Amino acid sequence: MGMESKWIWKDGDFVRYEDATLHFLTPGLHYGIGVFEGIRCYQTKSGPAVFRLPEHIRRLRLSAKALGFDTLPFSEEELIEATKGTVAKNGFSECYIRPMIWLDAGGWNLNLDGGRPAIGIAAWEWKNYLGEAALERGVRANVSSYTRHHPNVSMTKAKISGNYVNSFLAKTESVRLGFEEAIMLDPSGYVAECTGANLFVVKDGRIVTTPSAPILEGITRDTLLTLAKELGYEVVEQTIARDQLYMADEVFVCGTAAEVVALREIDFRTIGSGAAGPVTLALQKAYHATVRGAHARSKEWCTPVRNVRDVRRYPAPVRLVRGRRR
Ligand code: PPE
Repeated sequence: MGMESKWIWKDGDFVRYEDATLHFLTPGLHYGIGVFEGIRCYQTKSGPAVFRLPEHIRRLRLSAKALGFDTLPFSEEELIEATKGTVAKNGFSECYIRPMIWLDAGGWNLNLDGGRPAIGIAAWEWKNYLGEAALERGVRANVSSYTRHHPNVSMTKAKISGNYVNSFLAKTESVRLGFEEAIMLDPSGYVAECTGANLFVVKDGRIVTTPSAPILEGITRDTLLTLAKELGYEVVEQTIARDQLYMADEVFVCGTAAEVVALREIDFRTIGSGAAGPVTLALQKAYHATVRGAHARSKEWCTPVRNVRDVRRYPAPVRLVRGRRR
């Protein structure tokens, strides 16, 4: 996968791709203490635009807060500008954007207090997350032997780097078994989500998605819930059991990287007709129109990459929690 770009933004400066390196003794690397985002920029009629940028940056800040960082060196507004700036400086029209906040120093006694966060933003051209044919044909998945995090084992609503060990275990196992994606059950045995995407089921014209408590609440999930309602579908959040997947008319997954992809087979059972079904295709079409500026919702959700303000080091760290601890 080509992840190259010319520039990576790091703590207020653009550094060359080759120079964006970290020291071996970076605590974020040793302990997975970091939070990140995955955002996409699409070409629209009026130039490149970042999809739901403020929502992604807000989740980044809230992830940092849930993980326990006290302060951040940049405000949300600054990070929005820095994200636009990263796309503009690299000259991309369509790209995937990866902002990340990691524990850069301190924290060696497993205590975040006194640790210092650093922030970086990279962008690269990441086209087909689940393979070239995935959008039309769908992919084959299995139910993983690994359970998704219990909400009190990790913070499932936060996009914490360390959470992805769980995703790596599941995805690697599934791919080694010959599947393309893993479906993860929550600690009660109900469907949670995939390794990097949320899951929807279609049954008798009704769209069902899993409740938000044990999952990473995707921004794509929220987008599709809105678009589906606007298309006139009945949409509910409901606990989904494994056999409800097998008996569904359609199952699809969604995420920034994956976009909207059908699961055409689960645990060796063909789902519906064995290809992306009509509801999946309708939502896929609406989603692609929306992200490329060609939908009524686009104006509200697409941030054009122009008039980029220079981002300098924020004068004072932004507090994430009120008051001081002892
Ligand atoms: N669940 C998980 C576990 C997850 O990682 C993602 C995004 C989602 C749901 C969907 O969230 P959203 O993108 O806001 O709709 N996964 C990101 C990282 C994927 C990766 O392989 O890295 C992404 O899609 O950018």
